[in-house]
Amino acid sequence: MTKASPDVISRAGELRDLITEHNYQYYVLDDPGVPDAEYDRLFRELQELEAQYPDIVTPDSPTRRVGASAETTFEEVVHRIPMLSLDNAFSDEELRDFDRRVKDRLKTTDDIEYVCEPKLDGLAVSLHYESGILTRAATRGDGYTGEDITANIRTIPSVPLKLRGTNVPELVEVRGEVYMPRDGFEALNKRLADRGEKTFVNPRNAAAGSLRQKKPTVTARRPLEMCAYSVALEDESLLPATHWEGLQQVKDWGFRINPEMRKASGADACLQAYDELMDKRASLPYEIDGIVFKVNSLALQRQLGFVSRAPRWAIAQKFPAQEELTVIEDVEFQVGRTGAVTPVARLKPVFVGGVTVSNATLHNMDEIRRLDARIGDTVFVRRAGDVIPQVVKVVTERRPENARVVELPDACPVCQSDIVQIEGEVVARCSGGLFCPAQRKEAIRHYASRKALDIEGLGDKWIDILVDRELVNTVADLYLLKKADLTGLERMGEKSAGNLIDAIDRSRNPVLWKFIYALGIREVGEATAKALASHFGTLEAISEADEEALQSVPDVGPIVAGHIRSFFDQPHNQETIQALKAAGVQWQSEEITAAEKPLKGETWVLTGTLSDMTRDDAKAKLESLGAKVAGSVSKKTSCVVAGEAAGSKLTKAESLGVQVMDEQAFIDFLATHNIEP
Ligand code: I6G
Repeated sequence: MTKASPDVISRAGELRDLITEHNYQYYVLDDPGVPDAEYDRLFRELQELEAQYPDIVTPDSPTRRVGASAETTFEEVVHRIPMLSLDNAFSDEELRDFDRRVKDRLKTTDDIEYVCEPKLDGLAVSLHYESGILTRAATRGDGYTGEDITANIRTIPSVPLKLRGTNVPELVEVRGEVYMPRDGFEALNKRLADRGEKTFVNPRNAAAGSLRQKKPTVTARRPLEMCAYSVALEDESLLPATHWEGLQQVKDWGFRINPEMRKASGADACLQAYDELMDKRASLPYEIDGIVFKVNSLALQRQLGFVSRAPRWAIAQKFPAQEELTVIEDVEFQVGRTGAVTPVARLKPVFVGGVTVSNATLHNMDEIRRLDARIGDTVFVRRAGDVIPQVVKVVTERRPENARVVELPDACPVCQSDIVQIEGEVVARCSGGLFCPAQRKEAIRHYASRKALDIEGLGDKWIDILVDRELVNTVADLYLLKKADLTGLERMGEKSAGNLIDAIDRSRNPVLWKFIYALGIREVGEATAKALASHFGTLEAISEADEEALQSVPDVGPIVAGHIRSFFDQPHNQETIQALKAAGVQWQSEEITAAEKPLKGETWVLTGTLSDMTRDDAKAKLESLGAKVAGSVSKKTSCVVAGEAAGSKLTKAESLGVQVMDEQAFIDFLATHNIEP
């Protein structure tokens, strides 16, 4: 084996430091320092050097996160300091009791300062570092003995293999939570479901399952993260005075700590922190099941000590559970706008995720088969964040004898047309088209929705009444409604009837893309509707285009082209479009729209500082006039708007003879198009 030269050894060291730093910026700070391609080049260079000179490999090398032959041993590990559990508070009163106990023990009436930290829904782990190098990672286990999971923990990119900074102690133990962020969990479950494999019930389960893998190569493919929540030092005199400072130290060593963490003095402030975190719960990228309050002063923590297995200086106040058990009482089938027939579980009402849930989607028949869900089954229902409730698991042990298998009906439950399932598609559909009142209602709902023609006041309740009374069969009928048709209906006063008629009236002249979107063609969302409108210019051109012509539009592939063609080939859709025209609906073709977009086809550049508006405002104004706003000047630039201290872009524009406007000229120009600064 050739020996590595000093240059090679030094380059390898430099690469390790660079890659470790980039990992830290990417996984801990969420702020990439270099583009992925640059990172990949550095990583490959280090891999090649280490392959050529194996004796230069170090255990903390970023290439060694997944050891080539390492297996997680799960050997028993005795915790040097027991990993205790936390007491729980299930109400504000219990939190106030805790605070009172703390104050009584400390014989004080002063407010106590607490650190408030989200309680991540994951698994507690203990990580040991010797001379700054990760030497052992263990699960909590029973608090006294855990399992060695070092090889698996090493694969988690936010766990430092080597501590950063200069004041790294000889021996330190960092504890924290390993968890799976929501998006990673959803992607993992989708991958498993697509392969017909068993999915995980929740992110905590997925994190536990991933850490329990024998092969670290499997764990490495799971999107796990780690967040530190405490530090223990062999030499306690090295600890700072507070828990807060301890966590700042842990952060400086290269760990992720929770950005939502804050201090609060007294029980009222803690309860406020609880409420605020609860409000944020659904929007956090990971799941939390509560908030932990810890006395900040380590001296006071020592004074308070422990009772049985829990510290007296900390408590977890729990949030409402996101999973509960309930029973599927029935399964009904709902029909959507495109005829998709979706099974919905009618549940014994259960309080979950902060609300009472009595329905949960079962998605499709494949999902019912995968879950093996039957009517009468006891199931796990999960409602996390704003996501609609889901049945995530069946407790087969509790299945009653008379549990019924769910069958896809042959006929639509609303219009009795045949239900068809095209081979290869998971979704079953009602073949009734707009004959089906359910599809009609959904089509009208979509047409009137905010992103489509935005008919204010035409909500579900009115759509149900109008369709059920056969006052409206298609969207075109909306324009034939008279105030007198509405005033007779229950709870419809003169005023609201008038408002609804006015709102319908105001929707008569939509821009073309909104009208296309409003038609509700399968898989034609806003972006595709815009692309179709600007490519073809008129509805007639779109409705006459063959699939090949449709596919020349960006983002329109064979499937979407097929949906567009079959929409316009259906006589009832053509009839509805003609009826809309006859009722006075006149969508604007792109040429008409173009008249309102005098800068269409032009490219403008903004440079320097504008004093009367932000860059984003200026950009939005230019785009509303049809211009494209670019970042650099070329011969093709139509005009440069130069604010204060404009630099090289202005010089370049002048040298190329491109038109330049100062801010005042730009404001005057906008005014000629009735746009205020
Ligand atoms: O299980 C835990 C989760 C989060 C904890 C914990 C924590 O702090 C944010 N803190 C302690 C002290 C313990 N368990 C024992």
